[in-house]
Amino acid sequence: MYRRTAWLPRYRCALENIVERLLNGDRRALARMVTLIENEIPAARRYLAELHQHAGRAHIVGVTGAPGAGKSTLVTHLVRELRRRDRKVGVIAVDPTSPFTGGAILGDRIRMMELSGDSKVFIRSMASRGNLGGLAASTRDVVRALDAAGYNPIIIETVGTGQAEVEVMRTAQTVMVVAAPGMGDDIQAIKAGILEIADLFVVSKADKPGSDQTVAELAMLLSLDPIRRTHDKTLPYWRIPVLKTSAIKDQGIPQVIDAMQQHYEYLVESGAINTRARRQVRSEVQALILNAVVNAIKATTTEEEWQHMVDDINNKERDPYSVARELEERIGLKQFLPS
Ligand SMILES: Nc1nc2c(ncn2[C@@H]2O[C@H](COP(=O)(O)OP(=O)(O)OP(=O)(O)O)[C@@H](O)[C@H]2O)c(=O)[nH]1
Ligand SMILES: [Mg+2]
Repeated sequence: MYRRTAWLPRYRCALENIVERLLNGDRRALARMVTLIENEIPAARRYLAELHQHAGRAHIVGVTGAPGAGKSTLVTHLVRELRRRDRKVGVIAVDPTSPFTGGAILGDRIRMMELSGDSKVFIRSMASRGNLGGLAASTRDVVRALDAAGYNPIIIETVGTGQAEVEVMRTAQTVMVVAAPGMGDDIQAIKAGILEIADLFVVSKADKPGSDQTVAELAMLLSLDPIRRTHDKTLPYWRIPVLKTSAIKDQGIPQVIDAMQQHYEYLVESGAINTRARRQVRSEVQALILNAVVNAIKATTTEEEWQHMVDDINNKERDPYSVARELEERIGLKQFLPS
């Protein structure tokens, strides 16, 4: 709490015309906007509502995979290639496990530093405040700000293949899964978690032995499960490509950019882009409401009360349902509850 109020006055004056400045390409205004979002400053919503009018042009690409798979290295190379193609690129590195900015992200920052001197590259790290849904929501808002500021594509990097990552990846239009050779567990994780949302696979570190085998394993996985080759069954067919890259040898990078682009064209031509956008909007509004409900309950319930309720439920004096009902009634949801 201290942290929040301590710097607010300084920011207040800097917030003048923040939306206008952001739209005019002022990077400092954009950086400030991202900080407002990250710190969940209420004013951010007002600005984001204005930015919404200007967003929706960017191609949003998610990059995920196991720790150490080579995601950040790949992203750095992708950004370099995109700059060669004169694109203005945004990168958001999301780390769901780290509170605020952890060590891994710092390492990435140093590695990506060479890019951050470029005025047409915007890189930002984000970490969880411990709230799973919150991270996905903040990511979505930061994407909106970058999109309105004219960054295209916007790349979201997130580590791992768990629920939090899948949640964050739903913000993306194209999801790229990175796997390094010789990491058999990766394939299992992909099978269990992320296969359904993958649009393209990249086998990184192709300079190392075993990369062809990893490609073969992934290809096999895809052929075993043909329906998932397009994860939206109502849409025309998208064949998920499996590509190989080597950052060390600087190989395969343009092909990945081309595949990203092809997937985007597929989304546009098939109309999938609209279907996804509609689904996104719906879940975004629902998430906002859910968040408001949770906040309302927090605002009307003291920590002490919580402790009592938890004890009562544990001691079997009460049950979770009646406690939930009591809280629902307290925030005025009574009329929607079954009698
Ligand atoms: N030989 C080889 N090593 C690579 C390649 N790409 C990345 N690496 C190395 O693999 C290690 C992990 O790379 P990162 O790019 O940090 O991987 P990451 O997936 O972003 O890692 P986290 O963010 O920590 O999950 C580093 O030591 C890289 O230097 C490659 O193409 N070839
Ligand atoms: Mg990384």
